[in-house]
Amino acid sequence: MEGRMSRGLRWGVLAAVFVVAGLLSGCVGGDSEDGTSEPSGTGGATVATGEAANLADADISVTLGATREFGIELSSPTAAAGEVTFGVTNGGKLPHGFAIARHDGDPGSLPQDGLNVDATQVDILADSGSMDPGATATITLDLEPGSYVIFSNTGGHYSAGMFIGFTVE
Ligand SMILES: [Cu+2]
Repeated sequence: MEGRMSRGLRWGVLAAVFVVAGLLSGCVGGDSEDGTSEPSGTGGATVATGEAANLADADISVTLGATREFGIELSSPTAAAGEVTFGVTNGGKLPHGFAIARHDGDPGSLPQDGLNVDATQVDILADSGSMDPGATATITLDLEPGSYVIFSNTGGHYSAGMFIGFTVE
């Protein structure tokens, strides 16, 4: 009886680990697949990649890695509060990603864990995952007025300066 209980408990723990692993891989995956993800993060973001990403829908155009490999350019540094769609193009030679977090002050001062933004301390509202050179994505989320940081969440890119401030009015 006791053995059966602990075996059941072990399977339960194992199942929980698989669920967590699935969620984690879902957050960073989808780099080359076409499709639309389930809402992720507290912003309830919708991320569309590949053919599902229609850049014509974008309110803000975001170019990654174009004039500077670890740089980000925005068509506008501000947007009106409410639903905002970012149309993202990786114009660089390396894989890059689009991530956004609410943050007051210096956009370079997000807490880091080693070379990366510390996701245990930063509420990342949306993350495109890694995008190959030339890849496109649209990210739609509801934004409240305030200061935000848009950054590349690809390994080490934030610490290399791949971020830019963004204001919602
Ligand atoms: Cu990057």
